[in-house]
Amino acid sequence: MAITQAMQQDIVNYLLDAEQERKEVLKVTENYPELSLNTAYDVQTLLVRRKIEGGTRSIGYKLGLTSKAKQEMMGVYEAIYGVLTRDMLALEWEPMDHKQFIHPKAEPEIAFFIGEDLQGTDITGEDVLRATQYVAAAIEVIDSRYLDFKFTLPDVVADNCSSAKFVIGSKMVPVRDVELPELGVVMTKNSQVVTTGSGAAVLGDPAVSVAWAVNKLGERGLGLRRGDVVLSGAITEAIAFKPGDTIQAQFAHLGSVTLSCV
Ligand code: OOG
Repeated sequence: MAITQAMQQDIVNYLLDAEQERKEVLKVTENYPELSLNTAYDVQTLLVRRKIEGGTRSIGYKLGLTSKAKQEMMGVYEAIYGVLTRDMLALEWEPMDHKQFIHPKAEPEIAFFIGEDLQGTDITGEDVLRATQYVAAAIEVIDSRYLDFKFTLPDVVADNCSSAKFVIGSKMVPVRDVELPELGVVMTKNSQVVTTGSGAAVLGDPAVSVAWAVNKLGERGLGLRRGDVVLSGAITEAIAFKPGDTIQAQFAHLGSVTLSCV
């Protein structure tokens, strides 16, 4: 059975309801086992369009499942991308209200600030570095709408790759000043180290990860625009947090970024 436009809209409603009501739902493929990865990206586009109609705007992209560790943890073997919208951007000093989430987790990421348009299907990490103005430390908050974060690749893509919020550190560093694969990060929760990693965890090089997304977008006639922000993918496993927790990602060269949950 093909997934019709009406079914795609039903899936969008199902996922938006789950987000608004903060309830975990069964994965979409329970009801639509034939949902393909390509159609899942169509659903994601419709879902983001609905959010934009609600008053936000698209400001860039995020990569997901870019590390071997994460792929193994989730039992999937391909990276994915989602859309970042303005309402997802949270300020570092602003306490993050846990009540807005279902079961949030934090991941350390490197944010790329794009200085020139970049589109194509043959883009390399070097092209990405040329088009990038700055990089900065970031924490992404993911909050899958699915029960226990259990999903297949089409499920998570339809759900805009579990996107919820992100926080960017205040230090903007010219991309040529750092060796991204070697960049180390230490994640703490309430001042205790919970995990560590380095940029190389992201497809060997975060710039390569961004290039992968540009090429995938290129297949759909899309690309990055000057002013976009791109989160290049989690460097470590995701860390669950609760009200009262403070999560900090301390990066070499990029400084630190903090998330305080209330
Ligand atoms: C999917 C999104 C993961 C990343 O950077 O790997 C992600 C999930 O685990 O819910 O954003």
